[in-house]
Amino acid sequence: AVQGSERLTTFEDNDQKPVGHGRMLRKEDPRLVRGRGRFTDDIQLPGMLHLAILRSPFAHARIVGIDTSAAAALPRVRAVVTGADLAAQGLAWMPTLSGDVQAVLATDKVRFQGQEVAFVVAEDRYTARDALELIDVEYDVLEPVIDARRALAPDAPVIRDDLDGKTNNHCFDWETGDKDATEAVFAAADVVVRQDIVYPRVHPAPMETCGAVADFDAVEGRLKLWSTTQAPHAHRTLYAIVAGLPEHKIQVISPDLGGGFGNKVPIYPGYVCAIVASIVTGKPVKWMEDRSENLISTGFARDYIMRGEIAATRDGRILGIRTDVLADHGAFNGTAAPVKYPAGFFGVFTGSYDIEAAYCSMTAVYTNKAPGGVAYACSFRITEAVYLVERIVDCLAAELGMDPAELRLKNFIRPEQFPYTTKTGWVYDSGDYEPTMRLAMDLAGYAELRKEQEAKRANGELMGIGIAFFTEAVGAGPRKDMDILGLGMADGCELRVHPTGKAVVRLSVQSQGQGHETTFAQIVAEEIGIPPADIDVVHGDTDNTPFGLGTYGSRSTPVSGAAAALVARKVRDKARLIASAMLEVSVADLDWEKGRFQVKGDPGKSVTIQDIAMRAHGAGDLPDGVEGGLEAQICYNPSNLTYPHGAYICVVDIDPGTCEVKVRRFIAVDDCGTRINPMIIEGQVHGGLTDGVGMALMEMIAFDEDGNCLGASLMDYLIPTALEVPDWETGFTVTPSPHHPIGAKGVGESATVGSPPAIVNAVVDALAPYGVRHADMPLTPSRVWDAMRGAPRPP
Ligand code: MCN
Ligand code: CUN
Repeated sequence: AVQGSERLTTFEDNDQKPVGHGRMLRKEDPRLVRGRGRFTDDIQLPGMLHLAILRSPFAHARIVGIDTSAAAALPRVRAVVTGADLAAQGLAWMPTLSGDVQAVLATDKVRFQGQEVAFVVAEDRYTARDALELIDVEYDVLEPVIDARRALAPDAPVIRDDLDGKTNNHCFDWETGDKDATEAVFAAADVVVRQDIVYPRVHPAPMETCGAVADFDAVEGRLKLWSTTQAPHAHRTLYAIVAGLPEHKIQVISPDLGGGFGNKVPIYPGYVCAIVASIVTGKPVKWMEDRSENLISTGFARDYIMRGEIAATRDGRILGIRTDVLADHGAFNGTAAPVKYPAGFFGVFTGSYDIEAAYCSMTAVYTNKAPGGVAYACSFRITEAVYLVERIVDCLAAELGMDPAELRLKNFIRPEQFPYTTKTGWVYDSGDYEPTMRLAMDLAGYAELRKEQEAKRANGELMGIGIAFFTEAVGAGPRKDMDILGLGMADGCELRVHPTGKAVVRLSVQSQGQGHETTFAQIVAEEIGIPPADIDVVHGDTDNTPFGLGTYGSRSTPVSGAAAALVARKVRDKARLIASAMLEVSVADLDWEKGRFQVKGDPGKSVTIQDIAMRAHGAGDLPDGVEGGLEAQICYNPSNLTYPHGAYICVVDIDPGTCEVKVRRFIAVDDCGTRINPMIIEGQVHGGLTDGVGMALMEMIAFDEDGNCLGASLMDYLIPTALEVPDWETGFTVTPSPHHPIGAKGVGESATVGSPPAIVNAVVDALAPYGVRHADMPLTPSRVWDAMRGAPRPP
């Protein structure tokens, strides 16, 4: 296997390869780092109006009446719209991505703090905001349901009484695996370990909040919508369905995005309000959230209350894993996940281990909290699954008195077992886990770290070493079993080579900062030999790109990346036909040498791809059956997901006086198959590891008992900075995906998935002398203190 390690990128080792994969600097950066990016809030149109949303101060309340007259009378206000106004047009409710409905503006009740109640359109943003304060809403406050554990109590107030015949807060049940087989394995096992584990509610908090500019042209009947979306095509289809607008007259443009992290997958009421406002006023309308609006009302992540159980032999062979989950979905089920997977890909909770049986049961409930559920670099709930299994495996190691690295190595799925069907039915396409684990241990100096820890413990110092090993399932997904609201999860790609040999590749996925303008040019360059600088990547505009489902679940490389490679091969096949005519030899007598076709045995006789491009558009005859032009289009339907893996090792020191956790070292070895741009991968990993430090130690969207969101600003919702993170130490192994045309797997969420368990395992390891076996995130000093005193606190 290919493997290696990298520390911080230096410009010296920046291999600016003219063609193909390599550490090429990002093509988008000259624009972005100079402040020349074009974000949604940069859009200014003549006569543009501004929209502001009135949000509920209560988590649960009946709306008795709304008086908008004072707001409407304020000079420069153009319109004030309530739920009742929308209901008159049949627009008060909209479908969510998981087949539930969500209020665009509340009509009957508000169901979470921050829910949209009314909006104002005014000539400027400040007037719109001032007018919100003049809207008088009379609420009849109801008891809120904040704790998911209380949601199903017989006397709990019913949140979703809008749904026909709904008499409780039950959202869905789901199970996977074999219950009886798992029970038998557990009953016969030497050792069973059980642990309650909470993955708290967190928020993706992208730097750019959500927003839109809607411009409805009443004459043409055309809607142009700039919006912060990770999935412009899917959004367009849903707008067509919700608003009854003809789809071909809607153009969704997702310009530069200041981060998404899953937060920009769902359709938010604000987008719909902006569209309605433009239709009503006949003017372009801009809506842009502020930070608090983003934190309290848009897609949260996690909020899983899990019980993990693991069964093993005394000598450390893992036999079974079982889990029961209570999933808090908030007031509306707005989860973005393929329809057949209501819990996302949580089914991979069996991790990287070859076990005999597994079973998961899950109950999802409604609570009076913001909707969402899949967001924040989660690979569709794989974050929760990996956290569960990697925490419980550490609990088992502690119970058996075994080294956690040894325990993992002993139980890995072996390379010859791939493709490996898990006990929950997933087919892991490929993997070679031991070299990845060994490399991480070597880079960490694992044995020496354990010695150092022993010496420190003897001194009363708290040092911890935490390990996590993950397998992800990314690249949704095969059409036969994956769709979002009936839309198959395939992606289109178009490649057009102009006469002078410059090319344009059009994608259906949407970069939020991942560097697609660079890496997709590199994929195409590698296949047809045109330098990446000569390949323009177009994305984020439904009028100018082929249909596809967008960027999330690290699916761009596995799905759209495959499409880009295949469309380039299609163009190359056509180029070969033209080359054979130009060189007057048969197709079989041509060799492809990156960027040129040459005659077998006579490499001096050749034509470049640029020559061919000119000929394809030029005068003179082309071979029989070959049309002019040099372009192709495909729609790629993956045959399986790709399964990246990684081994992470974290070293922490805890100050026994203040209980502050310091992440001293973090070693991350990732395997994402064929690596397109190592520098970009490194950036993705650095970002994800930083997210992990945030979730493990700092971040939580908490609520008080009245349902007030306590994480409504970045003063309260803490996200990590350079001060909290170490210099990341990264390494890699390469296990190509057998079914992906270039063997690449996704990597964009790997580090966010893998790092929280490594950090928590390290903290628990540090606290082992106190008898601590588990503590829930975020491991703030007060939680560490509570854990040391053996006084667990409710999450
Ligand atoms: N890459 C590569 N070689 C591979 C795999 C990936 O060079 N074998 C490169 C890709 O070409 C791409 C980047 O790494 O430029 C990420 O690729 P991929 O893993 O396919 O993920 P996506 O492009 O689909 O990005 C989505 C993923 C998700 S779901 C979240 S959430 C997240 C993440 O990306 N949000 C991000 N990383 C982010 N990074 C930034 N800067 N901003 C976000 O909002
Ligand atoms: Cu789950 S966050 Mo990313 O898939 O957009």
